[in-house]
Amino acid sequence: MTSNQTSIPCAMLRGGSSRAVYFLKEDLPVDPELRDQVLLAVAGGPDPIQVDGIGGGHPLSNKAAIVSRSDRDDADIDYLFLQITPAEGKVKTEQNCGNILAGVGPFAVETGLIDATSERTKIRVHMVNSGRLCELSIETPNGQVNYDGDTSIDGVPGSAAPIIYDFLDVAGSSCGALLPTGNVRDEIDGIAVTCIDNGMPLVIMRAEDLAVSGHETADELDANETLKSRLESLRLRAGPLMNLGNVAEKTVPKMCLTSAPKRGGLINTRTFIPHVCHRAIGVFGAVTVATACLLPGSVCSDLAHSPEGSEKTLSVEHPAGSFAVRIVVDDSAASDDMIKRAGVVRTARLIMRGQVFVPSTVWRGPEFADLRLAAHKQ
Ligand code: NQM
Repeated sequence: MTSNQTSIPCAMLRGGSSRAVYFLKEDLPVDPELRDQVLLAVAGGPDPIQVDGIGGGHPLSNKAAIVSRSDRDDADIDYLFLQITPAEGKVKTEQNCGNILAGVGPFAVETGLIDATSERTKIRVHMVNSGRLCELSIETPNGQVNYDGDTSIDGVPGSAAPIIYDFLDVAGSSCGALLPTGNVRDEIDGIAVTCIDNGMPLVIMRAEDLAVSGHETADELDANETLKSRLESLRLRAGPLMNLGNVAEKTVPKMCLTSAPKRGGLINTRTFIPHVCHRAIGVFGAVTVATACLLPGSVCSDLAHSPEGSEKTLSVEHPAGSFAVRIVVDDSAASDDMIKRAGVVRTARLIMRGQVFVPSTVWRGPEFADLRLAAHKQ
């Protein structure tokens, strides 16, 4: 603590096309309510530029990751993702984030949670939000994370070292099933939808059914209040059908508009996360929409151009370019069991490492938090 501020060790990393503040679990309060107040103070207030914090003024930069060694036999690291929503004064944990996952491996090595002993280090991450696993492979020459490289991802300037993901079963991770309504296509309020979860709950629609082309810029779609209120009303109806209950205050499901690709890809997308249009597309969002394109009868299967073969690299087009997803399919299996494996390549970069300060009126530091917790338990 300095005078009347509490300092908390952390790092800021770009993970994929998003950015988060990464913490070791031991450096934050154990009590979730207090932890959330601390994260809101770190991000800054609900004003558009978050002048009193480090949030960045957009959902893609109002993110946090809490990382620790895992107790599980099948994982090295536990990663809890937190979406900070300053406008609502809330922090939400119901969704996973595949972009911020990219920074988890580098952060684990930087903080000594993982010993990097060879050129490449494989790290099995238990994604606490969904209980599912992902194996990350990162470059660690001389025991240090290499950030430099030739891999570029659309939506991020420049290039960096590749981080290779292998998802070890993400279908139904939030909704309990790949197709939570039991159907590959439903109709909600007159709109044909595919409700699907291959790592991210998505309501997929055809853009033309919502009176847009699906090739507008993210800013143009964000300015379309009629579209946004229609999407929110569909989302509120879809939530319970997808086993997500009342989603009024949740960040899932996300709403994905699809249209025919224009750059030789599989499909073109515009995804609302859920109230703002993504500048690109999320990792699990891309995996999930690519999966939907492969399911006969889905709302996007007729729009999609899918390559032959059981191992496919699928390019999902989005406002900033495209996103490649590797998928292994078994065409002979039923729709909800066709996808055998999924993987992507991302990059990450350490931006800053140090201490972030929050007012001690929010949190007076670990020693006081323990006292407060003890008091709670009495
Ligand atoms: O879908 C944004 C992001 C995400 C999530 C969101 C993500 C994913 O791009 O895996 O990465 O959908 O809220 O950070």
